[in-house]
Order: sequence, then structure tokens, then C-alpha cells
Amino acid sequence: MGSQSDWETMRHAVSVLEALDIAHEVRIVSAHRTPDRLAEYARAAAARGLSVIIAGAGGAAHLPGMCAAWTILPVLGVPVESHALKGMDSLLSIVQMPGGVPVGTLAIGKAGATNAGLMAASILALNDSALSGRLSAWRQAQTEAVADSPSR
Ligand code: RP5
Repeated sequence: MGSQSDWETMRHAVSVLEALDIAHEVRIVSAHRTPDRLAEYARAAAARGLSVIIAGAGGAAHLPGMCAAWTILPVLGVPVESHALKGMDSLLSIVQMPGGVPVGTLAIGKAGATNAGLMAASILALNDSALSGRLSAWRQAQTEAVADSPSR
């Protein structure tokens, strides 16, 4: 994530990874404030054994795109809701990548962070049958948790 202030959103991605028992690490890497850290992190990611990168940032959210510029690993971008523009700035900064450098962009805020965790799980599950089973069970539990009618 681009800042400590993104944690409140990005913790929802981490919750999913924890619930599905997916090995992960969490780092603050800013495209603007720590550009060298970003380049080093993204360039080394594949060789370090990482498989998917979830990058969440807000405002002029260049972190996911610059991450994708440095690696061919799948990069999932989460637009963090900004104060000034409610995350529309984040969304457009992340989603409008030039052809040739993809970022899989999720929804603004908590839903996007949650779905980034689930999308990462789906990618990893392609080559991990145990994880595929855990992911299917997670989805089934979600389905079963939906009430037939609202409590009033
Ligand atoms: C972005 O600027 C971060 O991803 C964060 O969403 C936003 C604001 O950062 P802070 O000023 O709260 O550190 O780089």
C-alpha cells in the first residue's frame, strides 16, 4: 500500500488472505515518496517467489501502475477512497493504464480490497487444489450466510 493511511482499506484484503491461509507479506511502498523502494520491490518480486501483487493507493494512485511497469507478475490495483474526490481520482489513476502494461483494477474501497484478496486466491488456486477447495468453501459459507428475508 502507498501509505499507512491505506491500511484501513487494505486490511480487508489481508483478512481474506488470512482466512484462506495464503502466505503473504504487507508493505508500505509509495510510488512518489519512496520511488526507489518501489522499483526494488517490484523488480525483485518474482525472483523472491511472489506470485501476485495487490497494490492499493489513493489520490494520484500511481503505485499499481508503476508496480506493473517493473514486473510481469499479475498486479491487482485497489483504489483507496480519497477525502477530496471519494476515490474517483484513485480509480481513474489505476484503471486507465496504457495498452501493454495491465493492472487488474478492483472497486473503490473495502469491496475492492476484499475482492483483490479473492481474485489473488482465484489466480493462485489455478495451481493449488487445496486452496481451490478452501476458496470454494469460503464462497459457499458466504452464500449460506445470506438470509432469505431482512431482519426488521
Ligand atoms: C497515496 O496518497 C497513498 O496511497 C494514500 O492513499 C494517499 C494519501 O497518503 P497520506 O498523505 O495519507 O500518507 O500515495
